[in-house]
Amino acid sequence: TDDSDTDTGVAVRTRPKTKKPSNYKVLMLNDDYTPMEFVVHVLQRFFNMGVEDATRVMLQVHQNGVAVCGVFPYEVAETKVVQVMDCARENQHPLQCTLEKA
Ligand code: TYC
Repeated sequence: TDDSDTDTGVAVRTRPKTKKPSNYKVLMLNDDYTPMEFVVHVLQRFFNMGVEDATRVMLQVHQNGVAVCGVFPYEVAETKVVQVMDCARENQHPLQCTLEKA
């Protein structure tokens, strides 16, 4: 039927543009003072790694300056950064951890 008398010309999205939440890499940074064993412990505790994976990632950071600990939705990644930074501060180590959009 002819709806030219009622059509407002306003387009209604039936499938709204919703953006998928992006993932974020959690990066561990090297420094000269944090003990290697502490970094391995942190990777095991907060990133659920076994001692072998944790040691590999720690050595990667030690040698390259930075390594990815894992990729997570923003809120999870942010929580892990806070947990690592709190743990490092409590133990008086300068270990740094940060986020980067994947
Ligand atoms: N470079 C440190 C050392 O020689 C070890 C270390 C590894 C520190 C990884 C931080 O994210 C880090 N004791």
